[in-house]
Amino acid sequence: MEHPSSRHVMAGVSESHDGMKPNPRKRFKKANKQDMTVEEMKEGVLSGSRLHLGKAITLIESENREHRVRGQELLTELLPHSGNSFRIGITGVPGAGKSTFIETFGEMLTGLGYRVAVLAIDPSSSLHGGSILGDKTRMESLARNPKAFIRPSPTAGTLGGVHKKTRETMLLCEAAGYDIILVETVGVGQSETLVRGMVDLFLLLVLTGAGDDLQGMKKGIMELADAIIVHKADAKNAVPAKRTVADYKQMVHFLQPATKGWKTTALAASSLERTGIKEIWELAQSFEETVKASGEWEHRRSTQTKDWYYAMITEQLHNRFFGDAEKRTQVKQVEQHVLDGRMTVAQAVESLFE
Ligand SMILES: Nc1nc2c(ncn2[C@@H]2O[C@H](COP(=O)(O)OP(=O)(O)O)[C@@H](O)[C@H]2O)c(=O)[nH]1
Ligand SMILES: [Mg+2]
Repeated sequence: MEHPSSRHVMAGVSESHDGMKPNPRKRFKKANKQDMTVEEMKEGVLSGSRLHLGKAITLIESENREHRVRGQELLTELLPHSGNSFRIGITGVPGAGKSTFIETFGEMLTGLGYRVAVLAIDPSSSLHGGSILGDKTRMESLARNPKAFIRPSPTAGTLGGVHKKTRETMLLCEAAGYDIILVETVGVGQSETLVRGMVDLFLLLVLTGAGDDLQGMKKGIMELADAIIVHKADAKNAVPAKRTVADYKQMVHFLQPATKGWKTTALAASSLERTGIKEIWELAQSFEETVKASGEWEHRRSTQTKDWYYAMITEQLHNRFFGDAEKRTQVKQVEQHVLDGRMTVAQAVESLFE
């Protein structure tokens, strides 16, 4: 990774106010956040203003049609300024220490001069808002760090929708000059696959001593990872941690590597004792160097964009179809024909698309 430069010069945009004169007629609106023009937002984001970035994200997250249109306009304007970051995904079971790791790792990175953005995809957060609160307290010092930007998981919408928002948020953060984007996701269900599909490097956090049930570990998730971090390897855990690392190193031999030309590896770290953290960054840099040199970096990025494009088409088709009230009625009626045995499923589906 290139050393952080002053790629984005602060244009003196104040962080403390949005530079808008109060408009008395809009006084009754809940917030003024949508009152900025696309141009103003663009300039603000490019200047590195966290306030503008926050508002831009809120705009693209909005379900409101008019906001959506403006959000996409803004994104189009910012697209040429995106793509320059190192995107790193972090997964692991709840309690594996992902947020704590991000805090320690993020602090180290900002100490080296990088600007770091932290995003999250948490499928459980739409059910109970607890995790956001948890993460904010876990990342207390990073949250106050002027070189860091933390955005909790968007809570509204389907996993596909959350995925889209996170991806777009990532692009906005890049336009705002963040050098490294860390995306935290709970390693349950589909979300880790979605995050793998939007990052360059993917880290799996596992726990010390879990070596005993290595066999029970989902092979699938290990095949997504470029490195397995045996976490909470505090000094008092050094011996079992070392054994666990060896077990995982052994194990990954038999797995499909996640990234072509890169050998998946394992290492130990403790975020509380800040050990092994520097080594993870060294590994990440070596990954970047290797994968860029082979051309796989660029290839993966364009494959990811292409996959995203097709996924969006599928989602749009789904939404248009089921979003149409008339269609929904028709679907319900035809369902009865299927249940009564008057139509085969294939005929029924065919009839719906006629
Ligand atoms: N001993 C030890 N505990 C840790 C370490 N990192 C995190 N924890 C603890 O593990 C718990 C879960 O951490 P959290 O970061 O919220 O996990 P997440 O659910 O994966 O984001 C917290 O009580 C942390 O203090 C570590 O390196 N060593
Ligand atoms: Mg967490």
